[in-house]
Amino acid sequence: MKFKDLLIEKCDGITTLTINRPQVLNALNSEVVGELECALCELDLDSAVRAVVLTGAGEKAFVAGADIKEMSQLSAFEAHDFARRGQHLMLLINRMRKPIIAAVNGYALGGGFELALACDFIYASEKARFGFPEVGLGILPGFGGTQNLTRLIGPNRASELVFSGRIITAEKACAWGILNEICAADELLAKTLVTAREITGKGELGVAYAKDAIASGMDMTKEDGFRYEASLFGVLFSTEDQREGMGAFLEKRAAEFKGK
Ligand code: DAK
Repeated sequence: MKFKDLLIEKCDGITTLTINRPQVLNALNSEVVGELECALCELDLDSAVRAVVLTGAGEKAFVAGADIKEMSQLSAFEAHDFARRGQHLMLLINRMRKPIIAAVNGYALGGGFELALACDFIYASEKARFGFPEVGLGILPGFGGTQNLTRLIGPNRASELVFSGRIITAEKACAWGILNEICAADELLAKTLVTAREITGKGELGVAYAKDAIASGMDMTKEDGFRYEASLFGVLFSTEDQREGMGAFLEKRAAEFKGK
């Protein structure tokens, strides 16, 4: 896999994907959205990959939104195509089996904030800043931001952020439940990788089904979510991983999961 604006580093089952357009604060143009789509599809099918960390190149930004220069020139057809690609990318992140963590190292604005919100959870540097500047451009967040943010922090806080276009600090984002942890800038990636490693040490199928239960459950009633969780729970009892995990506990040894 070779991409123009994406760096890919693989180590011990964890792939770090870095969006690499630092000269424009890693803004998302249609090419990089296509590359992300392609890379994530391949990583999700690659059995050697157990978790993905998504970050941005440089010290200033995770992703400062959609590429305004490109966006300003789009025809209606191209804008429609861009929207479809972006929404497909966000759904892909949501549906992929592998856990994906956003390591937000600076500005996460507009489409960049939406990209981070689509991930399973967010770790951020103390320098991170979050916001939706879209209303100042005469548009609204269009890559799922109004939906994902509202589900995460509720309609009142989401409305304040989206309507005002205000940019908030990592502390405020953490206090509002948008991110899980704030790290020193030079420790962000290492700390995110520690958590990724903790996850890859567990049963791969259990993690994949838990991700599915959490992500799918968000769109279900509580009762349907319980029913879905029970079905996935049952399916896991047909796997070698379940026998290995419980056997290892009873034999007082470390489990060796195979993802089968
Ligand atoms: N696009 C293109 N270039 C960008 C950019 C962006 N989003 N953000 C920054 N850059 C470029 C700047 O133009 C500048 O380039 P040069 O002038 O050096 O050539 C370079 O990156 C460095 O930026 P600054 O000089 O502005 O850096 P500062 O530290 O002064 O300011 C900033 C940092 C992040 C506050 C500022 O750059 C900024 O306000 N950036 C724009 C933030 C923004 O408005 N983002 C776009 C949000 S709208 C859709 C779905 C979703 C979307 C669109 C469509 N459909 C459904 C169709 C998403 C929309 C958005 O994301």
